[in-house]
Amino acid sequence: MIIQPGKLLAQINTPDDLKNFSKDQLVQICDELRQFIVDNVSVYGGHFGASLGVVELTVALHYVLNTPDDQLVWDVGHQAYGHKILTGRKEKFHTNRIYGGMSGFPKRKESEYDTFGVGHSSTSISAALGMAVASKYKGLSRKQHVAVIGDGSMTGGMAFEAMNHAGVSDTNMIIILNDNCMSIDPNVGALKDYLTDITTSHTYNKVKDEVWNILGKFSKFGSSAQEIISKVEGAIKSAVLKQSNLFESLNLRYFGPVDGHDVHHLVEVLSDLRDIPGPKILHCVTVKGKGYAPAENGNKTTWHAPGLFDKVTGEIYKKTPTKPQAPKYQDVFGHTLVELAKENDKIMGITPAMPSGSSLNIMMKEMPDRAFDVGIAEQHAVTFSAGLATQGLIPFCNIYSSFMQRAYDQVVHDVALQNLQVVFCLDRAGFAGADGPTHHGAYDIAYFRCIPNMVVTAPMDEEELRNLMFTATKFEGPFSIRYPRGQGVMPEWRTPMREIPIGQGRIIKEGEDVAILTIGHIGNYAVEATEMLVKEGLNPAHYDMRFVKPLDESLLHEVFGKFKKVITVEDGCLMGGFGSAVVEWMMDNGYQAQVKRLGIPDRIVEHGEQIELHRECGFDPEGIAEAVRELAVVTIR
Ligand SMILES: Cc1ncc(C[n+]2csc(CCOP(=O)(O)OP(=O)(O)O)c2C)c(N)n1
Repeated sequence: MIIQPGKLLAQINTPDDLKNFSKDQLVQICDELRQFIVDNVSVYGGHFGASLGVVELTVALHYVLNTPDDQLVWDVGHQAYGHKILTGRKEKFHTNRIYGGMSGFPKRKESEYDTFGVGHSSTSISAALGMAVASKYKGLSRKQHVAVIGDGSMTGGMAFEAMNHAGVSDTNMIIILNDNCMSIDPNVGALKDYLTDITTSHTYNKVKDEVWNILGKFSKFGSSAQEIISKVEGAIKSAVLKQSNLFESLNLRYFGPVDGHDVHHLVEVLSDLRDIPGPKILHCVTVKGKGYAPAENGNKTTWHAPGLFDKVTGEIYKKTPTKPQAPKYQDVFGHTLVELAKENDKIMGITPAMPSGSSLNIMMKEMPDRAFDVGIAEQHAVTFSAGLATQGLIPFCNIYSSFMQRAYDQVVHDVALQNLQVVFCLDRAGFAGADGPTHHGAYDIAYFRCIPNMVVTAPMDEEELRNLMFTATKFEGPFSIRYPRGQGVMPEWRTPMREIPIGQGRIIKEGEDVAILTIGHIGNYAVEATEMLVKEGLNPAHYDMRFVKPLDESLLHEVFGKFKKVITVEDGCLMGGFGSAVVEWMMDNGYQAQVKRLGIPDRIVEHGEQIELHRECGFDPEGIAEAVRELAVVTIR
């Protein structure tokens, strides 16, 4: 089903087309853009509330700026659907996030209007500043550089590192703070309170309006007038505001707060700011889900990425399964953690801004003094956990595999070097699916297994996850447990927990000729593959290794003593991953076997459903079966 845009939007293929319309027509264009997003996302899925919240901002930015020459950088990029639609991608918007279709995030290779690839948060100010400094170096003094960043992403340390630099950079740069009081879940922390204060303070806003009025009048009168007014404005602001304004204190000129849904005012404000030299910040107040009542008035976390829904009634479609379903791994984590914490008062829970996504919200609700959402701050989450561990507590620090990349030094320096008992639960490990390469949890096995003291594990099912979590509470050192996005395999998952000896794998199926060694949930594909193969007359063995580090050496002696053909399977990068660990062990122990490693190859794998990506990379059930068939007929040269 191809969705037709409204009358005006139909005529817009580039921002130049947008500029042909009068200012008076912008409200209608915003309405049509919003409707087009609602029509598409309700049918094809994707992120939702964030894009609706920046419709006016998106239209105003492309109306005023000279994109793509002026550089527009979106933070995270989940709010950039309007930007994509206005910049030549309206016709293929229905392929958003679908295998082979357009990306759900800005991507340099997709469009010249996507100035910077995103998906992880809090990068926009650094990237835009880099562009601004490059323009200054090249003498391009008219070029503008704009970073659009949400209040949630502003809690990330990198945003502050960048502002600290921007404040002394003397570059043409506008930071737009899109303040909707929400991250995916409600935004947290002292910065949120500060932004609310500044938005509601009457004294502050009165001074600000006066400054703004003078500034607006003068900015049209050429550069010398601008220079004078900029000095006057600077003097007033530094006298009145500096003490009270965080951004002014960082030497960024602060403007706002303005209504982020008043497109006419935004056009005026942005036109003024364009002509004011130097780094500055515009504080826009917006509403997530704006203009679509169920999202605007309902649960904003649900409407962040609601799945498919009936756009008329606002009913989110839920599959009604005919038989009992296995739970999501994240929910097994969330419930099991509460269960463990009830028995052990040392256990604490930590998430950087993903309470719903990780299901730590279950513990936050039941034990609010023992579970923490620390904002989008992965580095802090890890070192904060390390601090808790020094005091004898047992922190379970839950971070998506791809976001953990942010906190690598903290894992090494603050946890592993001091051999602290921190349990890392890496959710979304392996292919993440429609979010694509920015979110694939491809590298964690490789980047964790080389860290001394670190135990690296992955459960094949819910029972194993529970056992590994229980085991981690007994292990006095860093312990990591990786599991994928989505469901496990056990509808009856509340199994009694037991401690697993560190480094002990298990045999799933005896066999001959070929041994399949798997790690984690992907082992279930190997079960399917062996079932297929048995019907064909082949009889491979299957081992679930459970631990990448330490490896189960006695099991490996058994495998390499018996089999000359071995296949390893992992939902992780091949380079340095689980298969590499097995081959290293084989070499070190003087065995010789023909080993085929299946996993994520050394290239960027794009977005699509998890199974589509597994198939593409040859480790879906059929891919595993095929590898066994091939190996079964080939002998070592
Ligand atoms: C480093 C990192 N951690 C976590 C996330 C997951 N994430 C995606 S969007 C989002 C909320 C962003 O909030 P905000 O910047 O305020 O944007 P809004 O959705 O409110 O428009 C989070 C936590 C991420 N993309 N990157």
